[in-house]
Amino acid sequence: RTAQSVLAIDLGAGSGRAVIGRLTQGGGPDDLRLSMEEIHRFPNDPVRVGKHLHWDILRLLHEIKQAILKAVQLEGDRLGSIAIDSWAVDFGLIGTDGQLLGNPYHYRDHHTDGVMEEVCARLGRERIFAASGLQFLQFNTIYQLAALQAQQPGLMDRADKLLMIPDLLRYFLTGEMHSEYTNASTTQLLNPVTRTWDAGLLSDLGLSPSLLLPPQASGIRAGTLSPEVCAELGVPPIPVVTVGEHDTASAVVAVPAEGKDFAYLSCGTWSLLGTELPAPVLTEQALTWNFTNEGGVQGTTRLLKNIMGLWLVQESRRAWEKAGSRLSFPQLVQAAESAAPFVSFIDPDDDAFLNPGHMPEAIQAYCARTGQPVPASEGEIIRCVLESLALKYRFVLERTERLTGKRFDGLHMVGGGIQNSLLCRFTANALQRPVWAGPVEGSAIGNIVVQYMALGVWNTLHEARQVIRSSFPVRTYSPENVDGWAEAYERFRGIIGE
Ligand code: LFR
Repeated sequence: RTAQSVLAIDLGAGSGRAVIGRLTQGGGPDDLRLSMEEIHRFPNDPVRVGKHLHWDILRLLHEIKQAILKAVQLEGDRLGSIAIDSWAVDFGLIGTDGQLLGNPYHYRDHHTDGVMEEVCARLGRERIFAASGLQFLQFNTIYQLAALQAQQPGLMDRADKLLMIPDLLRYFLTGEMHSEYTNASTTQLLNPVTRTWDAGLLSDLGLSPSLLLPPQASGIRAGTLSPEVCAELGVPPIPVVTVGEHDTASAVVAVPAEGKDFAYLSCGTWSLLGTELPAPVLTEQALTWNFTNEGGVQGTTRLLKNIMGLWLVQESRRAWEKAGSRLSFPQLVQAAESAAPFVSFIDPDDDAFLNPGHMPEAIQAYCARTGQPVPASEGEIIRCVLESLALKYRFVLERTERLTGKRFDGLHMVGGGIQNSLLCRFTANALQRPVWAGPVEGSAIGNIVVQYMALGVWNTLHEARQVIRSSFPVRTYSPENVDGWAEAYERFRGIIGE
């Protein structure tokens, strides 16, 4: 049973990766080790057409096929299954003839600007929250659909089925349409208690219930490579399975926690901070604080909050590169380390930072507007961002504790963002608690692990996490300069107005 390997496709902001997961036997009979090999990496940049930002979906299908080919060349018959995860909320629409209608929109496109407010005014925030348990983000699938109804009614009339991006790519590979539960839960149309589509919401929005397929659990077989794909690539009909197809659901699977009460931060373009629970928290407080109850693997709930994350750094860097600067990511972080501490703070989650075009100017404008010194150099701006993120993590962690009545000893950080060790240090300092950073490959590991669950290797997340713990390094950051950060936190709260 340890002979099989699996192929995980993880589509992130900027790039997609294909990773082979392998299990090997360690010393004892129950001592399994997981290893990973990246076999293909490809760009996943959205494409602007006219005013709008779209997925380059067919190019991704092409790259995924290349990955499958490479995986079969490497693994031969050992390759047991394939699964895809990506960021949430985005989708393709399929006509009655089974064809994709148009190019899927990217969630940072401006077509949903103002739509959430309009839908909330019509249906009521309380109502939407009770029916979905989800945080209000202007790009949720529900608002994208409402935007299309208003802006492209012809398209919506022709739409027979909605497939979330990994569902859509799986459909292209297998010819079978399925809806995977964790990603379905991010639409804001899925009821967190019944775990199926909320008929009332659909009807109030004028959406046909037949647009959506019944959500399937993560970790089940959902087809095999179609005869066409097998013939094209010269590969056997390998099973394609559902995993936590929302990348954050996969990242949470990869948290190497020992017990069942733990706090995590999935750290990448976004920072997703929260905890894993057996059931959703649908209180008025959760609504007011705009927390989300997303569906997790094995029926868990991911109670968490989106924090704007390293997007702020990535976009700043993009603006500076355009202007001719050549500073690498590590060089920027180094400049931040040399800049003066605790000068100005931003609320990373201010709407102004969702897609401002020129991030450094948006950050400077925020500081000016809030009467703080305006950071000028690259180092000053990145310092302001990293400190503000760490302080926001504390703020959200404390609210997670208040919502759940739990107290967390420290914070698990997973994902590519933990390679930024300054951010990990700042986080431990801001929290005044230890940070356990690792593994780096959160989503890909979660994807692989759930494929192994589908193959029957493990039955529980607990067992899987044990293997993750013994397979990947975790680095501990202990708090330092506790007083300086405590004082900074008070000022930060004043600035964000909470
Ligand atoms: C992270 C993520 C978040 C989701 C955002 C948009 O990659 O999936 O969980 O809120 O992207 O889909």
